[in-house]
Amino acid sequence: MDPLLVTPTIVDVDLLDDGEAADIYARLEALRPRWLSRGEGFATLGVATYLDVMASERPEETYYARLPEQNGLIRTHFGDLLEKVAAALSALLGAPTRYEEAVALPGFHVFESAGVSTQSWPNQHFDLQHRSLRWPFPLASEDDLVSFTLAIALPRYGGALEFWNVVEADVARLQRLGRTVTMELLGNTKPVRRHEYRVGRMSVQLAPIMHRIAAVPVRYPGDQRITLQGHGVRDSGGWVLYW
Ligand SMILES: O=C(O)CCC(=O)C(=O)O
Repeated sequence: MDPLLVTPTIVDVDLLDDGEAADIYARLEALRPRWLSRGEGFATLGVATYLDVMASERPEETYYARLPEQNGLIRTHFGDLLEKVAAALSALLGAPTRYEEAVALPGFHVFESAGVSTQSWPNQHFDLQHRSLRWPFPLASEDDLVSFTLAIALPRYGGALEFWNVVEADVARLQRLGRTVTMELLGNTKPVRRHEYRVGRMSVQLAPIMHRIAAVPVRYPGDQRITLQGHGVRDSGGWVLYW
């Protein structure tokens, strides 16, 4: 489980072998009736702050009220995977990691058929959703933030993260200089880089850089893009992993 340094801000950890990833895939498939439909070819197992708080008119219903059921499913069926993720992140970050029932456990993004994007969608963003949640403890720092994505199944063409060496402070600095800055504009003017995923490998963003899901140039029949997605914040006891 040696971390491979790919860039200063994204680190890869090999977490599952092919058989283990196939087992997680099969368990998730068996839970298909419990997935939350998010649109054509897009579902999640688990609630997510960006979808169920930030993009929701009724976060009490869509996020907080669904936590017990969705967290329960994930804990029951993927408790061993969560333990592996927590142990790997603890080793990587050099501090204890834990989960909190007051917020969502890391969950699964499932994109299939038309949901496997062939365009630059969703848009680039920073993972700063911790600001939209009610935390049952004070956060230790606004600077200690991580995001992680573990590929379980990828389209035939592959899967990747597109990212830019741009952080939120860069946007604020340009705005202070009087520039009209949008993430779309930055995405079109700054060089975009690509971080390839591999099934069973967890890619960890060590800071909130501007990023988006990479589209595939061609979508093949049966393509699926399935990942375990989560983020981390710090409190005085260590890292809390959530979605
Ligand atoms: O699936 C990925 O590659 C990353 C997803 C992402 O950007 C996010 O959930 O914030």
